[in-house]
Amino acid sequence: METIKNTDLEIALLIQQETERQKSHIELIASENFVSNAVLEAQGSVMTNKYAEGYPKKRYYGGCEFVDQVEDLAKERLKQIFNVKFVNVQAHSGSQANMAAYRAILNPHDIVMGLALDQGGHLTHGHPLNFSGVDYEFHPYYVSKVSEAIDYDQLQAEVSEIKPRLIVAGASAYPRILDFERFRAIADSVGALLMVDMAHIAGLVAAGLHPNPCEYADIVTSTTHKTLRGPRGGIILTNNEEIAIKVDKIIFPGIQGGPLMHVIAAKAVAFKEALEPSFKTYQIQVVANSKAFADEFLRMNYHVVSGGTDNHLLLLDVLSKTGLTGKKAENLLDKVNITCNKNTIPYDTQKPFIASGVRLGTPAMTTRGFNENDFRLVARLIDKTLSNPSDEAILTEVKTSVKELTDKHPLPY
Ligand code: DSN
Repeated sequence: METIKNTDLEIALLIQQETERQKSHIELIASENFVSNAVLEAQGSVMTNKYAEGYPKKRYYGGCEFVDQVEDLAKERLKQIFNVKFVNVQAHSGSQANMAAYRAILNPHDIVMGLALDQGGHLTHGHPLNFSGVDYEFHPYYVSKVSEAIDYDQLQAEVSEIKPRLIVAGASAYPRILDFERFRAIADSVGALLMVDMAHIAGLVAAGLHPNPCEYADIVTSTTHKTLRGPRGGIILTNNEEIAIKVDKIIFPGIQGGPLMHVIAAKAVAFKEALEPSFKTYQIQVVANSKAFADEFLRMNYHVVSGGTDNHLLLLDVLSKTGLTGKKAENLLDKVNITCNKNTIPYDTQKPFIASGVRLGTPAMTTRGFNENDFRLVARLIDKTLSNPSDEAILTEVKTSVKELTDKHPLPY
């Protein structure tokens, strides 16, 4: 930061302010995390200067002897984490990874099924304004109105009727274990392919706390920055050599140019961390915290979607308990230094930009050392805030409690 301060004070101050914001807020966005200083260092390294179009030992530029080793290490570590044969670590993002995966196994306008976005899916799983919804004929599947979880019998019936070429499993706001074995059986029943986007749960899978999709799916994609706690980026994994060869060609030269070697170096560092025993301990705490968090809201008579959680996040219906929309709740919580995002709940009556709920995740604050008691307290602070939206004295009291908690668990930046 010292150098930036001397050359570009405006940006230096903004980075400093963002650092302070991260330190002083309780971060509950389920897709965010805090990387280690080692990951930060690798991402901020001279690896960013290097062009390396192509793959290790098959580059279009000279001087790639060290970046080749970096990429090979990242790949070997990733294969080890997920016990999978082929990986691509060059995807710049989860969206790029999904685009490459679709192009590797689909033809334009093929029929695909993915979880509806407003029920926990993702933009790249067929939203009409996203490339996925433009390039392919997506049909959404929905969660059960009763259990608010995927009803696999219902999915089987829909798949039998629609006969998709591909089923996409994976979500950005789904609190339950995904039954990949059942997804595979449903796909096989109509000769469909199965793709899993494990972006949200990759860290849990790495730690053995969620079934490994690589055992069941034709192709698996992920981001590296959520529960996996690496730099912002994408990865693609498969046990099928033919698919792997296609994926590599589609990533480069198909949809990307030079790989981000500094990000790949940071991915390699994060993958090494994910192979450490302490990573499993961390993920066990992520899930324990999530369950304690959900239980505290249930105790206070909130509707927690699907009645709880099996993973790193929960969906809280704020409208039914407090009369506040998700949007209002998000803004109010921001005022007391608690960061989360509004989120639709299944069969929501509100538009996505308003929403009836908020999505709350435990990965980031678990990295900072929060335990179950801390999360129970955060649940009560959220309730206090949402139950007293105009009481400035109470909001100030909550903000003070937030400060005590964040001071107790500092960030090492
Ligand atoms: N935007 C991410 C999330 O918050 O879940 C998914 O890409």
